[in-house]
Amino acid sequence: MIKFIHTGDLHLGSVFENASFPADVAKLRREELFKTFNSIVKAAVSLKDNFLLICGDLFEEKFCTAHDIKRVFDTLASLTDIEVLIIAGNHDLYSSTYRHYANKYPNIHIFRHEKIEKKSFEKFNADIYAISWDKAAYYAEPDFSNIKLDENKINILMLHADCAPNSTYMPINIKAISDIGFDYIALGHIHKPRQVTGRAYYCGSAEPLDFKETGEHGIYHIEADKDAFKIDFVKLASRNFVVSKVNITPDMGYLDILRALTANISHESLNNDMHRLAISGMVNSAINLDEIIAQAKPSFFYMEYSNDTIPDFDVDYIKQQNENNIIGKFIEKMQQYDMTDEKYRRALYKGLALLLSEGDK
Ligand SMILES: [Mn+2]
Repeated sequence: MIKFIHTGDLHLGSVFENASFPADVAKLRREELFKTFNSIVKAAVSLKDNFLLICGDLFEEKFCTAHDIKRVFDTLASLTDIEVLIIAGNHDLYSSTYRHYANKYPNIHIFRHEKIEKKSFEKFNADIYAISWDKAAYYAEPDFSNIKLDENKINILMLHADCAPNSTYMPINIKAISDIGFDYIALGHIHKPRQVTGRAYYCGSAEPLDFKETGEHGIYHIEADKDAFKIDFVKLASRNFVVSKVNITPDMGYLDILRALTANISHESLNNDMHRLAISGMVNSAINLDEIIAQAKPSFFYMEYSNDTIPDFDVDYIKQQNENNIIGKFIEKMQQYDMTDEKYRRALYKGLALLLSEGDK
């Protein structure tokens, strides 16, 4: 029986330069990536694992200092009872990030990039196959034609690759690769953890990086021998990214809206997670939604929002009051369209919001 962790896509060093969140949060998140890396190392020790598999994009090499990389390798090297296996991904190429660290520590095994390499661990009766990245794009699957598995051993494959056929990120035919007979296929690159097929899994990013990476994040923990296989997903991320839909209706008053903004979010999640509110619907035209959102904001660890609401106007009253000016004429013109159609109604209300606010100036 062997026990191992499957992780990858840590993107250590990221500075989140294109993120929606501000610099102070980005700085904190950068440090939290290292914190999660440390949690993985601690988990490997407490679970008494034999292997730690890191399937590419451990680093965001563009933003990693030499210190950052040294810090990580020193930590991994301290795991003297655990064999650490690493492949380079598209964000941390072999030559630029890893070459210097190849063969430097007895327990850290970094795969090369020319072809699929096999590393045998007799003590555990296991063969581990893998290949690193060393250029920005791969248009084809690595060559498996010379791979002959020893069926008496536990055979594991590590790849940083894309299961989509026309990808430039090493497209692979995962069904065909599975048929070779690996006992486990540890994949990196796609940031959402999931089973692809049979024994092939994407570990996902251990710590989610942005609002595209909602849901739970962590590592896979596997126990396997030739007859038995057990896989568990272990949540390890410091924070989740959560996108919540909030629908506003015209009958909702100030307090109703204030409550609605946090209604479906647990206290713990408010205090800890990265939140985005997607606010839509129709708001009483006397209500200033931005002000209510500003009041709700301190309840969140972090919150950003999109406001897709339209104000709810008493159109007939406004038309009557503006019979001979551009506002009245605009309403008249718009009402020639089918107002039961959401698209035209939105256009009318948006236009009215603009015209009426012009009048305020
Ligand atoms: Mn990645």
